[in-house]
Amino acid sequence: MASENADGTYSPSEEYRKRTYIDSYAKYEEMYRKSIEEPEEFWTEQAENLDWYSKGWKKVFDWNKKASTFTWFKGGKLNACYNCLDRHVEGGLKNTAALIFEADEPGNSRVYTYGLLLSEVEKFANVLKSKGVKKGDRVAVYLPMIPELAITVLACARIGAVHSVVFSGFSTDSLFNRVQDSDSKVLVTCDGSYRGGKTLDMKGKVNEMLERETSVDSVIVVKHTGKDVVMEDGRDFWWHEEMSKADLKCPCEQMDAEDPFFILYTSGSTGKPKGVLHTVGGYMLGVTITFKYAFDYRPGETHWCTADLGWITGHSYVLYGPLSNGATTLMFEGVPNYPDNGRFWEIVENWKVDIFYTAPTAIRMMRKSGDEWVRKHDVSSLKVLGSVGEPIDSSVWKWYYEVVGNGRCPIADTYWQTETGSHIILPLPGAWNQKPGSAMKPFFGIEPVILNEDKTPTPVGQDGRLCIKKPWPSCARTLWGDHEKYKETYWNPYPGYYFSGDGARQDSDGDIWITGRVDDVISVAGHRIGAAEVEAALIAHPAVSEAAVVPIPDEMKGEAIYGFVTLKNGFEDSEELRNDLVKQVRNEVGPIATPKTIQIAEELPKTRSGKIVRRMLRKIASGSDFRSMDASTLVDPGVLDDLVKGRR
Ligand code: 7RM
Repeated sequence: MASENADGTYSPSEEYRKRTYIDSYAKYEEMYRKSIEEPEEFWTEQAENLDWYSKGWKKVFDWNKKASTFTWFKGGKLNACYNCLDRHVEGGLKNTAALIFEADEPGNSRVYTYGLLLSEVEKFANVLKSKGVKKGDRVAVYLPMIPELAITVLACARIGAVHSVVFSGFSTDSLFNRVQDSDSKVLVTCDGSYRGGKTLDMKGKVNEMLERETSVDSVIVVKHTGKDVVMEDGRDFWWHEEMSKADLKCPCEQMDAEDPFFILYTSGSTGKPKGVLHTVGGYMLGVTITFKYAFDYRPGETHWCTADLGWITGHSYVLYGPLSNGATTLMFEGVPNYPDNGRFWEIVENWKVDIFYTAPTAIRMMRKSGDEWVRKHDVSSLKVLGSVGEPIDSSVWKWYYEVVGNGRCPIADTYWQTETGSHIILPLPGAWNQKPGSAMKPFFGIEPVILNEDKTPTPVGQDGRLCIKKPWPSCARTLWGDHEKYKETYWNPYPGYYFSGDGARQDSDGDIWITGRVDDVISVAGHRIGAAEVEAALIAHPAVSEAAVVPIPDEMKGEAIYGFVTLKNGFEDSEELRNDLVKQVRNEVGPIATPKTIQIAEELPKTRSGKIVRRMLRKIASGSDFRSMDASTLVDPGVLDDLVKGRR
């Protein structure tokens, strides 16, 4: 078992090095250099990872800085569905598992081979066509994590329709806004969904939405839970009835590399969600090669990314990345703690999962429930672990590494965003020693620059804003219907650079540490303190499960620190414990970061993708009116009331 080196890093084991594609820093550096110094050659070579109908691009990359527009491989023709399915069926994977579906209830699974998945996709593509869907039309998809969700988006890709997946946990209003903004004529949904043994309604929410005037003409409904639903004649159609009538063969549309591929809405710091638009060629190239290198995917391996397809992580690493590589991808409908806290590990054991990719929030939950749940299962099939969505605190990293990975599996702490399409900063798992908590090095073609607010480069070791010099292939091209906002948000704040909205610093080894969204910086007496740092100190305390730290106004210091903490099982709120936590932060971060207040809470407010909503905590902590806030993005808006009651 590989353990911590004297400098706090972790080396990949000899066994792991045999598996990895890039087995040394020198090899990475050589490829990275080429990607920056000779980008045309580099990306032309990388484009070989995809199958093209025509490589007829005149320029690999073309950038109009002023307009904030750019193209990659424009004039090249390809189809994403062909790259995910047909080429593998033709290449000998016809009877290999493409998609393993694991249902909410254990024991209910289904496996789609590449051959079967292709035939389902071809049929459904014909169903979409029969509803009038043509190349460029938008299709809204409101489905839980069931195979029909994968089939629907691949069918869209096949005929060149632009899919817009709306997370199934979103409310009627959120669905309405997204459907209207994208002007979708067809909506694919289902009767209901399962989550943790409960049945949730979906068609009822859709019907409620359709009571309003919308762009939707046809609704296709998957029968999943079998509950009674109200169907409207002429508008609503059952999936299974349409599929039984559909033609079996459907050719792929030859798409330009720069044709719109899909829209995915993401929330910014302001109210209205932004429709991030990706294009076919650059996005597919980005997810295909990052999947291969970030997880060292080897043919025959089973990959499980726990993200929902309603988020970019699901798009890129449940679906397009793995399938483009011919991998077996696992799709899970359920939750980590049903029927018990060992559910994830049971699935890993049953399907002998090789690559496991999840979010720190899930890892903290596993850690809280206790090591015995992992130990109950044989998880020795795991080869590499992944983390995404938030900075992973080093104590949580170590738990993941030691308890889940048993000291054998490197952790790919992949930093990226909806807008970046694919990983942009990550520790390549076999190429160098890993630093717990650091996303480390840029992926090929990515030139990170850390800037001060005044746009000068930030010195080593100091916090600044993470920007990227020049667009890369899978960078979002625009915001649907609002190119001005796209410019304003990403390209205008630091002219000539893409602005990520995240804070970061580079250490003396050149490794990058993401400190979180820049709005999470607290300024205490003129000192900039990353909320994440204080949180890391709190999480390192044995009693703490999760922590979120926000600024509150302070007469003397400008801002003071207010910490919300949830406890592990077996610990209780007490003055002594709270004092102890304050002491912990003083010791770990320094007296300057001493929290003014610690509030122990049952639950923190989280979005459905597991991100803690600090914006709301900030309002609660400072006693301002939190009721004016839009709580619809929260999993459980009820937690806000408890937090207000518990305010200190
Ligand atoms: C993939 C995804 C993007 C935001 C991003 C960061 C945070 C994501 C990491 C991370 C630290 C990571 N897309 N983030 N990954 N922070 N380390 N490895 O999550 O659009 O939903 O969110 O998530 O703040 O800006 S997203």
